[in-house]
Amino acid sequence: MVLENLGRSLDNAIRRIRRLPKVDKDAINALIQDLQRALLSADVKVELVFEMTENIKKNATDTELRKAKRKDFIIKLVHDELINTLGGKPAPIRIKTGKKNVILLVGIQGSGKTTTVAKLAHFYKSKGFKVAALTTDTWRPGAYEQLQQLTKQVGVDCFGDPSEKNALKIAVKQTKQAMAKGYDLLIVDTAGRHKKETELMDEMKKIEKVLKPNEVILVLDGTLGQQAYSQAEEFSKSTNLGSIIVTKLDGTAKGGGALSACAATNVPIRFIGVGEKTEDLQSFNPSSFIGTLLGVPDIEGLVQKVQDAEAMPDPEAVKRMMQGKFTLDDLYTQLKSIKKVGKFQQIISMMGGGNIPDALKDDAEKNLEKWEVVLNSLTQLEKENPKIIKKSRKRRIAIGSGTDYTTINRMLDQYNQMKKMMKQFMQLRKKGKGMPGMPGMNKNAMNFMNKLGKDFKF
Ligand SMILES: Nc1nc2c(ncn2[C@@H]2O[C@H](COP(=O)(O)OP(=O)(O)O)[C@@H](O)[C@H]2O)c(=O)[nH]1
Ligand SMILES: [Mg+2]
Repeated sequence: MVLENLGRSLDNAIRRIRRLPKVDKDAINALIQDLQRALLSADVKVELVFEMTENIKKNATDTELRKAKRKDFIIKLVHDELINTLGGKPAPIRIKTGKKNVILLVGIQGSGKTTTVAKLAHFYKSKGFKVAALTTDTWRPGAYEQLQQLTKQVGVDCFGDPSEKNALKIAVKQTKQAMAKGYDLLIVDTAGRHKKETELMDEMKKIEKVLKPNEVILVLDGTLGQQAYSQAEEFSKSTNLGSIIVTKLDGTAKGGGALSACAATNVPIRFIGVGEKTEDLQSFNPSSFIGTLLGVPDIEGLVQKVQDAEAMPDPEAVKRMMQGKFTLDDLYTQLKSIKKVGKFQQIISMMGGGNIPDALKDDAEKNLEKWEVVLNSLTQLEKENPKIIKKSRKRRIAIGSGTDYTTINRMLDQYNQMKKMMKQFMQLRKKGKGMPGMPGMNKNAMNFMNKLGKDFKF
C-alpha cells in the first residue's frame, strides 16, 4: 500500500474511535492527537497539520447533535479535511484527440519528470492519442538519450536537439516540427536544475508562454519531506499549474510532503507514480485514496450515508405538507434550507424528482431576501391561505414591503406550483400507483415516504 505508515496510524486512530461506546469530548481530543501524530510523522507541514486538525475539532465539537451516526460523521469530517487539503478531485484534463495538445511537465531535478513523460506517453497512447515526447532539458547530461530510451520502450517518438543549448529555441522549433508531423499530443520534459533557481523558474515561465500548454503539471518527489511545500509554492508562482503528479509513492514512509505541496499550490493530484517502470502510473482518486489511508474501504458510501442523514427533511414539515398544510412560511423555510443541506431538494426528489421547476431552484437564493421582506408584511391568515391574496392585498403588501407586484406574483406562482406538485404526489400515493413519471422517486425515497406515511397516518 502507498504511504503504509501514515495509513496504519490513521487507520488505528479511526478504529479507536469506532470502538468507543460513545464519542465525547475526550474521544475527539484523543482522535485529534492521533491525527496530529500521524500527519506529523508523515512529514506534513506543521502549520497545515494544526490547521486541519483544528477544523476537524471545531466541526466535531461545535455542531449540535447530528442526525447521522456521530462516529460516521467524524470520519467524514476527517475525510473531508484531507480531501480539501489534497485539492479535491482534478477536473478532467482538457485535451482532445485530433487537436494539437501540449502537456508541460515541470519540477526539480530528480523528481521523476523524464520517467513520468514516458509514463504519460504510454497512458495517453493507450487512450488513442498520437503521442510524441520532447525534451527541452539542456542541463542534464544525456537528457535527450534518456528520454529517447524511455519513449522507445513505449513506442513513442521523441523530439529534442542535444546540440542546442537554448531551451526556448528547442521548445519552439521542435514543437513546430512535431505538430507538422501530425501528432496530437506532445508531452514536454523540462530541465530541473540551473545555476540559480530563479533562472530555472524564468525558463519555465518562458517555455509556458511560447508553448501555451493545455496543462502544466508539477512533478513532485513523494519522498520529499517538508521542503515539498516551498518547492511547489515556487513553481506555482512562476507557472500556471493545473495539476500535480506525485512520484515514488511506492515504499515511502513519508509522502506527507505531497499533501503539503497540494495545500501550497491549491492544485489537485492527477496521477501518482508507484515504480520506475513506464506502467507504474495510477490515476488519482482522492476519495478512495483517503479511504484506504483511513482504513475505510467504502469511504464514498460512508460519506454518502452521512450526507443523506444530514439532508433528511424535518418530519414535521413533511407531515404538514402531506396533509396539504403547505404554507408560504413552509415554502420560505424550505428554500432557506437549500443553502444549508439541500433539504428542499431532498423532499422534492422524494416527491417526484424531475418535477422541480427550474425557476424555483435558480431563483431560490436570489429571492430569499426579497421574500423574507414580503412575508413579514403578510398577515398570518394570508400566509396560511395565500389564495386570498388578491389585488388590493397585493397593493398593501407591495407598499408595506417596499417591493413590487412582480416579486409578490412570482412568489405566489412558485408556491402554487409546489403545492400542485405535492397534491399530484398525494393522489398518486393514495391510488397506490407508484411513481409513474417521477424519475427521482427511487426505492429509498419510496421506503422513506412509506415509513412517514405509517408514522403520520397519511
Ligand atoms: N521508485 C520509483 N522511482 C521513480 C519513480 N519515478 C521516477 N523514479 C526514479 O527517480 C529517478 C529520477 O527520475 P527522472 O525521471 O530522471 O527525474 P527528473 O530528473 O525529474 O527527470 C530515476 O531513477 C527514476 O527511475 C517512481 O514512481 N517510483
Ligand atoms: Mg529529467
